[in-house]
Amino acid sequence: MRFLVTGGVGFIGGHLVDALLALRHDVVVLDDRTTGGYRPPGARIVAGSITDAALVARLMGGMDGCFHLAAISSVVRCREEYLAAHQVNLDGALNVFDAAWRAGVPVVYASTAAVYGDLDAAAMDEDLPCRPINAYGVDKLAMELHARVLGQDRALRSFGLRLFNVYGPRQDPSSPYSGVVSIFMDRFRRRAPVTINGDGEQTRDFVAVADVIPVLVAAQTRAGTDAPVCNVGRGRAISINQLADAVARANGVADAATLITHGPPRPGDIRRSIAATGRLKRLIGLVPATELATGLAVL
Ligand code: UD2
Repeated sequence: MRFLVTGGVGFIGGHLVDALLALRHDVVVLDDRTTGGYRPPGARIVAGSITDAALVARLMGGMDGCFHLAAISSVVRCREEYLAAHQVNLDGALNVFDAAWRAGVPVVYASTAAVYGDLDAAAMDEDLPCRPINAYGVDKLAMELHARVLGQDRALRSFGLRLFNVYGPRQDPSSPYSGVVSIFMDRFRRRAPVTINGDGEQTRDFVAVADVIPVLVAAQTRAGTDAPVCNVGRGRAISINQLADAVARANGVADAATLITHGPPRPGDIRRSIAATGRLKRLIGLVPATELATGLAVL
């Protein structure tokens, strides 16, 4: 089969493309970051942006499916570059959806746990109301709503995955926008200072990229005009303080406390994040299970 993967040079995209190629599919990647990152060998890589509607439409023709992962996925960067991030995260997504319904191509797309905002609930359940507290979550929630409307109006087939905190090999630690696992791993490995934002008691549901890829692939055959969305997390949460301890241990750091300082809380930071996994189990039949220590050991 032929798949278009937007954001296929990115962290999750690169792993997805490798998996699709291993399954003997043909893959075309659309990504605007085509140097420096991982270039999945065997895929056709097109340098360009999802904000280029004509390019997206051209590439969509003849595809059997699309995985839409391209986004500005940093909560901080979306706050700092509000309009530019919106143009990618929502306008760009609409270009993908528009091209997909015109070409009759099903789309599996990355949504986010950030759609929930701060919920006072034991776990983030898809039936709970979404009240995002940052721009990234707002655009992703709007994207889900458009997928639903386009499903009803134009028979777009879609499946949205609300990704929790994905980590794994090749996640780039070099930018201030990088995921916390990659940053902590890099710092503890080098015995360099680690900053925890706020008191470190905020929690996250960390999910290994190796567990996320099979979910993305399986969702492709389940995309429908009813535009399902579901969480992709483990259903377990740990605090950032506990994460720091675990990453220090994984790197044999005995005196972690001497490397750690606490900075101010980060604006837009969600306090508690943990996935309810019932719907994922029901719709996809797979729930991420890799223990954090096991996932850290392969970084
Ligand atoms: C992650 C995803 C985002 C979205 C969201 C859903 C990444 C990079 N971003 O955002 O795309 O899906 O989850 O809720 O995976 N922190 C520190 N020190 C550091 C870096 C981070 O204390 O050096 C804290 C940060 O303040 C936050 C937590 O670690 O409380 C996780 O931060 P993150 O940037 O890895 O991910 P998050 O949850 O903002």
